[in-house]
This record gives sequence, C-alpha cells and structure tokens, in this order.
Amino acid sequence: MTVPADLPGRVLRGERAALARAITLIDRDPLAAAAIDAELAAHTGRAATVGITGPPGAGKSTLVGALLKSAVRRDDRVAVLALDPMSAISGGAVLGDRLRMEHTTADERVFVRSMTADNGAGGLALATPFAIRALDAAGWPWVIIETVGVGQTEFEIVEAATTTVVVLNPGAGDEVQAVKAGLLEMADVFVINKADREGTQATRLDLERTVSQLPHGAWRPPILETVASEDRGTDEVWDAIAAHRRHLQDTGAFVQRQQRLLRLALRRLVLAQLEDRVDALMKSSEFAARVDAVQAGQSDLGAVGGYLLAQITER
Ligand SMILES: Nc1nc2c(ncn2[C@@H]2O[C@H](COP(=O)(O)OP(=O)(O)OP(=O)(O)O)[C@@H](O)[C@H]2O)c(=O)[nH]1
Ligand SMILES: [Mg+2]
Repeated sequence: MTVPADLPGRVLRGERAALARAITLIDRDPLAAAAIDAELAAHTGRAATVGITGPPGAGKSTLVGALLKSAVRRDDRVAVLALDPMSAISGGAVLGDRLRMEHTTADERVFVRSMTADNGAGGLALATPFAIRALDAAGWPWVIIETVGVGQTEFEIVEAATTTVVVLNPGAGDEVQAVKAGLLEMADVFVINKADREGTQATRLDLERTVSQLPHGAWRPPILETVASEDRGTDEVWDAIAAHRRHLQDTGAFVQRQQRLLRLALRRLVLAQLEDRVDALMKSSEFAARVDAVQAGQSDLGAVGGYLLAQITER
C-alpha cells in the first residue's frame, strides 16, 4: 500500500479525513506505518495515552463513551483507539461499541477509530504505537486506548500507556483475583464500574486492602466508583486521569512513561521483521533438508535453530 505524498502534511494540518486514512494504512500495512511515522516523527512527544483495561464485560466501552463526555465538559480534546483483535468474530460487539460512542463523535473535540490489524501475529501490537504517534503528531493531546477483554497484546499496550485505568465490577472476589494476576501493579486509577450493583462497598474495601499492601511511590492509585451507563462518577475519573498526568509531568516521569511505548514499538518492529525472515527461511529447500535430518535422528532441534539464527544475523 502506498502512502499518498500529501497525506502526512494533511495529518499535521489536522485534517480528520487524512488522519483516519493514515490510521487505516497503519492498521493494514507495517511498511506504510513506518513511512508515515518517518514523516510525522518530528511532531510527536506531547500526547498522553490512557489505557483502559479490565475483565470482559466490566463496562470499558461504556466507560470510554462516558469519559468522552466528561472530557468534552472540561474542554479537553480526546482521541480514542479501540483495539479489537478479534473483529472477525466480534464484529457485532464492535459495532455496538461504536454506536454507543456515536453521539459524541459529532463533536470536533473527539476522534474515534477502531483498529483490527489482522495482518498477522503481533500486528495490532505493532500498529497501535504507530497510530498513537500519528494522533500525537496531528495534535491530539489525549489518546485513550480501549481494549476488548484482557489479552496479551492489549496488556502490553495498556501497560505502555502513560496512565493505566483498571475497570472492575462489584461483588467479584474473582475480579480481585484477576487483579492479583497482574492488573493490580499496572493500575494508576482503579474504577469500580456498575456501582449501582450490590457489593460495591465490599469490593472497595477488598481493593483498598490489596492496594495498601502494594509498594507505591508518590502516586497512590485512587479507587473511584462509576455507573458508566448513566454517566455517574465519570467526571471524577477524568479528573483523576488528568491529575495523574500532571503528577507525571511535575515529577519528570512523563517522558519515561512515554518511552515505554517507544520501547514496545521497537521491540515489536524488530520481532515482526525477524518473524518474516524466519518464515521466509523456513520455505527454503535447505531448511527442509535439515528438518528431514532431525526427523531421521541425524540432527537435532538446537542445531537447526542455530542454523536459522546464523542465517538471520548474516545479512
Ligand atoms: N448496571 C450497569 N451496567 C453497566 C454499567 N456500565 C456498563 N454496563 C453494561 O454492561 C455491559 C457490558 O458493557 P461494555 O461497555 O460492553 O463492557 P466491556 O468491558 O467493554 O466489554 P468487552 O469489550 O466485551 O470486554 C453492557 O450491557 C453495558 O450496558 C453500569 O455502570 N451499570
Ligand atoms: Mg468493550
């Protein structure tokens, strides 16, 4: 896919259609992503990224829709990247998410795109940092990353956000378990959504106890309650997100946080290229012969692995 020559300039001038086109290209083609990034790189470095994660059905999409309204009330400009690695399967759900956000997308302070990157393993993880950088260059000061459920790719990206919001539900001992399984350490803000349901206080106490046992620096993650489906409590969540950004900027940690995304992008970029190289090598007759040898007991896996690595590092 070729990148139209005037596209980066139009993205930098803030043309929404150009930005949408750029993100589509980034989503579909890693080479286009790199070409676009090369043009936009000098204009990046300002955006904060907000990763929203939590168990399936916790209300992440609903919360993002409500947060957009809160942000607009504060006159903040916010872009949303909705990540859906399984769009082929859950197309209906994604459409539902989009519809829920539709009423806010008419506002020029809001920009919503979903990404699917079904162009191979790690595609989404690779494409997302590029898309974030395009949004940053286009002048969006906030980029919300909304994930579906909790998968490895989403985990990585949410972890690389400057602010990570973990969404849980009341009355869920197992959710605090899920939190113990790794969500806990990454949270900068906790949201107990569906606070209209029973067990909210118990979950809050449970979470407070767990959080107090964590080693924490100057920032102690607040625990906020929302009823996202009724826009209740979400202004406070947006304010907490903004306060966390100010905290990072005041302590000089903001740049470090931004670099987590760059590191993730670089790791992904190199791994994707290595994977392509390995796949190409594995199609050679030379490789087939070596597999035959392993099967016949005349060679071993380590030896052939070593051969592949040597082939890759040679050029
Ligand atoms: N009672 C109640 N229901 C809510 C609340 N927020 C969201 N819901 C409902 O919970 C269901 C799941 O909400 P989603 O926003 O799709 O949840 P999600 O976390 O994005 O789900 P996945 O993307 O599938 O992981 C929907 O039916 C929402 O209407 C809330 O505060 N209270
Ligand atoms: Mg969702």
